[in-house]
Amino acid sequence: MAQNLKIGIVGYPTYGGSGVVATELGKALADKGHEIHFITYSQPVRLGAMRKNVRYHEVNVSDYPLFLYPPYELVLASKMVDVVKYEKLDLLHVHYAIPHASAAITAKQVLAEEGINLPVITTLHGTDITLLGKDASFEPVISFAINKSDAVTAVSQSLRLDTYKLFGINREIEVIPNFVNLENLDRSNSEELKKEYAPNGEKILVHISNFRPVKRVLDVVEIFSRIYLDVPSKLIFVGDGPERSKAEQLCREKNLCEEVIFLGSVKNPTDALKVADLFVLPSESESFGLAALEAMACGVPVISTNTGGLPEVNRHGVTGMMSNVGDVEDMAKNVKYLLSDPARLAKFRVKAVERAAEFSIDKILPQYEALYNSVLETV
Ligand code: GMT
Repeated sequence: MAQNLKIGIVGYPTYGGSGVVATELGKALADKGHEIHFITYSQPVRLGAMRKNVRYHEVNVSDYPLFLYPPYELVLASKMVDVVKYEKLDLLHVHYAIPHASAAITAKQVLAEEGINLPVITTLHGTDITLLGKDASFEPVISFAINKSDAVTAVSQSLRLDTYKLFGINREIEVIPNFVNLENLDRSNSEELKKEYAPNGEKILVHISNFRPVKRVLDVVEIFSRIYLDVPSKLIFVGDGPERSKAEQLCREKNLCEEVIFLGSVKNPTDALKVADLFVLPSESESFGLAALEAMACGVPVISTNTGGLPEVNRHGVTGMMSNVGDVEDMAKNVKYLLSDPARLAKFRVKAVERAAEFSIDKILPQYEALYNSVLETV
């Protein structure tokens, strides 16, 4: 059985959950002695400083006036071929179906012509399935890339079932959930920082996301507007994206500007969890909810919807509360239920940490290693 492997990891290098999972997985594998080659269009934000066993290969698309759309996927596939051949990689682990899985299958086919067998492992993360699966223009390529991968994982049971429902899949998909690295995550509470945002001892609600429509950030404002007069509190938004200005506008209309803080994109979004009493995630769809898991790991109970994979993470009445999508009245009621009773909140905090520990990286990493080894034994 292979021990230390040379693994190419391809993902989005941004703050999004799939990029965080790809980067943290690579870092943890490198710490265990595997040689990791990140192949992305910019340095993954969570990669941090130079570290042992990690290399980074940037994908640069030249701007030829010939092309209306730069052919990123083809350049990525060529880069994969190059790195696999010259760094002698054992396998590629790609995160997100398009363009990463489809580019990897192209690279696999190119390399096969040269007699090189490239095992491809694809991890499905969420909107690559739940949003793009509803778009007929992507369906044939996504189905093809999934079916031609040597192994496929989904980050929750819910996403696995959605994939079967939305695509023409004729192979097994294994569930390997998101994880949290409890050692790397700064889980300290900061009373000093808390005073800056809540000088009069107000409670703090936090929402962290990319402000895409699927996150329903306006619901966060609606929930807050229903509770802040009863429970003195502040709301901190972390991140940026298409719905931010609408959320700001709604706060202005509701005269909430004194109570709501938009931090924007920050280097370490999870720092906001150090001051949070509750994390609010009213998503329309959420394949897992890594942000919720990270909040729970920091002892912050989660007010969420019950959509997608969230019930596989958040335990209703134990680690947080869940409501139907759009039911802001119920979510506001749940916020009051937790914030009005310090003893109850403290119990939820403890349970949230315990639950998050079930997704600790040392439980999840061996599942990926076992998958790599079983793929290498069969190809
Ligand atoms: O949540 C986002 O919008 C980012 C997105 C991504 O693709 O990076 O996150 C998805 O993947 C995460 C990691 O597996 C999951 O924890 C998120 O639930 C999932 N987002 C959605 O399904 C909306």
